[in-house]
Amino acid sequence: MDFAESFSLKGKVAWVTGGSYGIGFAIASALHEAGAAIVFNDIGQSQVDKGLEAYKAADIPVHGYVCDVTDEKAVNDTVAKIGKDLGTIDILVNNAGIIKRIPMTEMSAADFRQVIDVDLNAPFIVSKAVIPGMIRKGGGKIINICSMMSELGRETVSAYAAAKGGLKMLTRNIASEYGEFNIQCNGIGPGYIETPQTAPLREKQPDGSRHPFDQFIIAKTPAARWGTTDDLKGPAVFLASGASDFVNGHILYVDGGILAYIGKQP
Ligand code: NAP
Ligand code: GCO
Repeated sequence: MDFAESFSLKGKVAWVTGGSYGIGFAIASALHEAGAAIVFNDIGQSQVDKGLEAYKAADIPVHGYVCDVTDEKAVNDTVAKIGKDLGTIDILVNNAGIIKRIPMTEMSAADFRQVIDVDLNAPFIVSKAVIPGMIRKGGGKIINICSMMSELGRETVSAYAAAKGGLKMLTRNIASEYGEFNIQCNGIGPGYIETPQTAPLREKQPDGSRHPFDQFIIAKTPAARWGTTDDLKGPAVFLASGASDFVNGHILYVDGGILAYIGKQP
């Protein structure tokens, strides 16, 4: 395989869960650019339709499916539909995720469980559904979207950090258990990225000044900026391609250096 070809995804089928917008949409766009056929899902038909419009506007041919990734039957049905429509899934990006920012002692067990369900149980469910096909096909790529909270805690995100910390170890365990079948399972750990999920942390203050958390992240990031979804495209193509066939169980942090930096002196 020549060097440039090792980054090609031509002939591959890629499923990006929750890829209607945000990080998932950007990663799906990049995998398309590299040659993959793209599949995405969302919870309801209206959200899938919105996603289909967005991909059409970007001139990206996709298949969209209604599927709640926490629902094992729905996931298994979707894998079967993708198999009929496009063929075996070669690349899975477990991107769908939620966050609830509530102080732990004020968080209900139901809220905690819901975050764990979407951010940790669902990647298990979807990976379990997709791996047998990958084994039959001779290999595959799984990319779990982890987080700074796979390594660090902070106030109000106990459920999310527990889920993303667990997702780091699920990534390593899939790599350990299925590496012999030529399946590479790695994670991408985005830093603080400008998407709807982090919009509340970047809201301008009434006096027009930056949100205190916004200022905090700028001081904590050597790149002195928030990430954009474009920053995740190259790392995703690398981990989805033959160029990373000997990379397994690795979490690739795309954080502008946050994890390496104590933070700028105030
Ligand atoms: P986002 O803007 O909130 O998008 C999340 C996507 O997941 C949406 O399309 C959402 O669909 C979908 N989703 C949620 N629950 C689902 C379910 N049960 N079934 C199917 N789809 C579901 O989030 P984002 O910022 O793009 O983040 C994407 C991933 O990156 C998440 O796993 C997040 O934890 C992670 N991450 C984000 C950042 C960041 O700074 N933004 C940093 C590190 C990691 P609906 O709109 O229909 O709910
Ligand atoms: C938060 C943010 C973070 C980011 C991301 C950082 O409230 O701290 O939402 O959790 O989403 O996970 O990597």
